Amino acid sequence: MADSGNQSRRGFLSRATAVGSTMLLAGCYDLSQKPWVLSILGEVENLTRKAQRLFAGSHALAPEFSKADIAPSFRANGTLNPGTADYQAHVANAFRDWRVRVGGLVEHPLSLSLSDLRSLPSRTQITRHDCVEGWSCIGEWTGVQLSRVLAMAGVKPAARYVMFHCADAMGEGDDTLYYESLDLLEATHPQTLLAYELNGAPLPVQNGAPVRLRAERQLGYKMAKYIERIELVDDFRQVRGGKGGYWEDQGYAWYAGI
Ligand SMILES: Nc1nc2c(c(=O)[nH]1)N[C@H]1C(S)=C(S)[C@@H](COP(=O)(O)O)O[C@H]1N2
Ligand SMILES: [Mo]
Repeated sequence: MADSGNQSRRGFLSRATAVGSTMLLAGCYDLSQKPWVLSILGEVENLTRKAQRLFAGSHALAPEFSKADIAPSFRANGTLNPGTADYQAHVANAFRDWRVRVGGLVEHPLSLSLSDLRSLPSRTQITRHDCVEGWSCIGEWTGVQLSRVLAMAGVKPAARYVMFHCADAMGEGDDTLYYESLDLLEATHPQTLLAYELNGAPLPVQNGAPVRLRAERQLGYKMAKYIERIELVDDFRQVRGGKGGYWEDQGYAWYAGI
């Protein structure tokens, strides 16, 4: 019983893969499935995380695809434009004044412009994005490995999680801004990127311009768009709803491994 969420998720994903392989030309595909994550209990989630890392290896790579698999247009979901005057000013200025701040439990707090991020070695990967709402899409992402940025900041030994604070509010006011978190293992995975390009062009507004997270072994909602601040913490129970992310606070699983 305790395992049923995970079982049905695995079933769902293998069906998703089967559907995907017949529709690769389209690149994106829809599946009329209900979200399964709401039913996954914290304990099961913890077991899932441990089991997946045991079987797959803690640094196992998510599958990467070829150029021919890329969807002609990458689907967008959730916030499609933060819409604030501040954000619109950044769009008008091609994000030249955008900064990603890195703080919390670090030795050297950072404030990185887009050109700072672009000056660092980059990684490009063609991966499949899986959303709990029942669709997937293949795209090519370019960005800097988060592990590099964390190494520059110098993560303090007490840090256990990386939190991502975004520019878009999900309701009224700043206390509804989208946020997410990863543990250090997922944050330092080689495919975890601060991505600034999609399919070889600057990230479109609808997909999280100017910088969004890619964490390719995780479900879509983990991949924060419109990142303004990265914070190293030892615990996230004091932050917002206490569950480590906007959707987690609404009941989704914190560990969203696929
Ligand atoms: N800041 C922010 N990040 C977000 C969201 C959002 O609404 N705001 N939606 C999440 C969800 S549910 C998904 S599936 C992906 C969608 O990314 P896309 O718009 O590039 O498809 O972004 C995730 N990251
Ligand atoms: Mo999603």
